[in-house]
Amino acid sequence: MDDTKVGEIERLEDLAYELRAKLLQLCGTYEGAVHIGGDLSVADILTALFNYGLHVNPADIADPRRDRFVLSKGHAAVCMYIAMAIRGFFSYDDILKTYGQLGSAYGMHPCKVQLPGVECSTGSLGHGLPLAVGMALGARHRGASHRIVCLMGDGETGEGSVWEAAMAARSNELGNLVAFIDRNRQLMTSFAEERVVFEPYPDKWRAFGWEVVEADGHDMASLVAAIDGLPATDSGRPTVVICETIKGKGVDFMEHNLAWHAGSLGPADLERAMAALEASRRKAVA
Ligand SMILES: Cc1ncc(C[n+]2csc(CCOP(=O)(O)OP(=O)(O)O)c2C)c(N)n1
Repeated sequence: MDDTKVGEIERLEDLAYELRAKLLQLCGTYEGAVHIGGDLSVADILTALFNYGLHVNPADIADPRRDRFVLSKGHAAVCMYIAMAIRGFFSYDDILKTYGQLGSAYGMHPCKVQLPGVECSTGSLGHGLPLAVGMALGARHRGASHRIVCLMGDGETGEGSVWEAAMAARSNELGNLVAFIDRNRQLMTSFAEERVVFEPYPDKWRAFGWEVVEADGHDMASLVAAIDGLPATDSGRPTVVICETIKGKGVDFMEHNLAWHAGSLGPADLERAMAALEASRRKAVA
C-alpha cells in the first residue's frame, strides 16, 4: 500500500474516532434513548462512505451527479447526521442541542423533507433497498452515471421486501447499485441466528445474482479496499458489501450486549464510555 493510501486510512480512523466520541457525548446529553449499539456498529462504514466512498459535496447538495445514499436502517440516523456533520453538511452543535425534540430536523429517523442533504426518509425496516432500486433504475433511464448506495442492518434483511428488491436489482442489471450490510449478528432483543437462520449469508446474495464482497466493517483498510474495488456504474451487476461488525463497537461494556440496542448514558456512564472508547483506540493503534 502506498504512503498516500496509508495516510488516507489514518485520516479515516481519526474521523471514525471523532464520530464515536460525538455520538457518546450526544447519548450522554439527550434524555431519551439513542440506538447506540447499532450506531457504533456502523460508525466506521459511515465514516468511510461520507469521507471516501461517496461522491457528494456539502456545498452543492443538489448536484445531479452526486451519489445517493439511503440509510435503510433508519434507526441509526443520528450516526449518519454526525458523520455528515463531520463531512461539513450540518452543524454538530445543532444536532447536539436539538436532536429528537419536537420541531427539530434531526429526528430519531431521517426525514428528507425536514433535512435537505438526506436523500431518503427511512425507519420502517426493509424499505430502503426497494427505494434504492427505484433510484438506480431512474438514474439508468436518465443515462446518469452516479451510484446509489444503501446501508442495511443484517436483521433488517429478514424482511421479504429486501429479497424482492434484490431480485429486481439483478433482473434490471443495476450495476449502479451497491448495498452495504452491517452484519453485527444482533437484532433488537436477540442474537440474529436465534430468530432467523441467515447463514449461509453471502451465498444467499450470490444466489440472487449479486457480486458479493466480504469486509471487516471496523477495519478502514478493508472498507477502503471494498470501495476501491466496486465495479463501474455501467456494469451489469449490483454489489453487496457484507461488513462484519460488532454492535456497540468501541465501548467494551456495550459490545455484544443486548441491553445496548438503545439506551442513554447518565454523566457517570458517559465518563465510563469515553474512557472505554479511548482505551479501545489506544489498543487499536498499539
Ligand atoms: C418494519 C419494522 N419493524 C420493526 C422495527 C423496529 N426495529 C428497530 S431496530 C430493529 C432491529 C433491527 O435489527 P438490525 O437490522 O440488525 O439493526 P441493528 O441490530 O444493526 O441495529 C427493529 C426490529 C422497525 N423499525 N421497522
